[in-house]
Amino acid sequence: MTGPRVHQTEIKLNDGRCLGQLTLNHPKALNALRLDMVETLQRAIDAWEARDDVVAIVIDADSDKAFCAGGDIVNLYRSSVGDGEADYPERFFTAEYRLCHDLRRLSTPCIAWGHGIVMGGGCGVFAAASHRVLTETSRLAMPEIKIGLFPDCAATWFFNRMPAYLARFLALTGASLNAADSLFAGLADHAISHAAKADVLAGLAAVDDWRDPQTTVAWILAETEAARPAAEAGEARLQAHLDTIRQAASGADLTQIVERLSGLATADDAWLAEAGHNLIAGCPVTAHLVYRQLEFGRYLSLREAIQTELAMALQCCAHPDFPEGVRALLIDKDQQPRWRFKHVAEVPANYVDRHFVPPWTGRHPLADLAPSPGFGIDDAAAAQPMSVAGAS
Ligand code: QUE
Repeated sequence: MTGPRVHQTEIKLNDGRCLGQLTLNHPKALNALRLDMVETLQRAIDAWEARDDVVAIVIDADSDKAFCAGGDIVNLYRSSVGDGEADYPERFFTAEYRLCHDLRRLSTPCIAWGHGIVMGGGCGVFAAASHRVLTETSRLAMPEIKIGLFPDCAATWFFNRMPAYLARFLALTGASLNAADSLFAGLADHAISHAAKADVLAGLAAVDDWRDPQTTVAWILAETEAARPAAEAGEARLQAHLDTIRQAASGADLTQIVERLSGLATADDAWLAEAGHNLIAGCPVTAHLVYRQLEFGRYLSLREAIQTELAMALQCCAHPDFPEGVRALLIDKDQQPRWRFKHVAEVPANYVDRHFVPPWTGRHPLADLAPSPGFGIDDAAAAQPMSVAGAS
């Protein structure tokens, strides 16, 4: 028997109200999100959002290593190779993306405590929280280029809210950020010592005026951060190398951008060099998907961005690179993915186009997401917003 992979707790506060706590508890898999975990999280936030005695939600993990390494890509791999339920990818991605969407629209404040690895879908969940905390061991990344997927879980939306060159660098190299880098990139709000998590919970328990929960939570986090900052969050490497990154990632030609970013592999700085190596070994089709999602996804609403990502994700499952990437990194662990195309310049435009064509028939599985007025420009255009001429 395994216990529940997400612990759900209600912590009674001094004034009788309560705090909802969701603790990811599948440490063997670095808390990678299985469908049952996503469903538990969704049910809990739905129930707590509907109650007015729940003043805040905390999402954390019972692991020293990882908040969450991503989605459950091993089971997706099994479906892709015919060993599993054929409709698993649609069920999984629909549930995961709905969660990332709904988390962002909560009115109840939500603290994400991103201790250790915060990657892929884990980064999507983390980034969706209203109060994002990292610690001295946090490593945040969207490394999908290593497995032939693309930065998802609303990355189309949140990457488009930072400078384009930074988004391109993070998405094309899968570079990992420490707490200082993440604060600089706008992907986190606080860097607090992991040992001070109990202080935050105690601070919340001691509040006697919950008239403005968002401000109250922000205030407690800021106070705790001032008293107990994350030790050695390190220098912001992103900031130190900003000019190099901007020069490499600028321009309007993907092949050139990939060539310049790959050139970082010979940089003196080990962190920059690793970023360059990731891109060199990374999936060329993913590079095209990233470029499209950043260019054509710029003005999409949150809802449109997530709806588009669902078509992309299911198409990735139906094309060879994503299963091949998971095989090489997580199944056979040979670290030698054989990508469908060797180089970005070899990928035909119509091959990329096919990744934006919805594979379902009829209604969009995420048609019922609440519109996000004010975020987008034309929500009715959601059907195929990123297809280009020639797609069919
Ligand atoms: C890129 C990714 C993921 C990854 C590795 C990458 C990802 C993910 C996992 C993962 C790790 C450990 C597990 C597991 C999955 O690894 O999204 O089930 O036990 O979930 O390079 O995007």
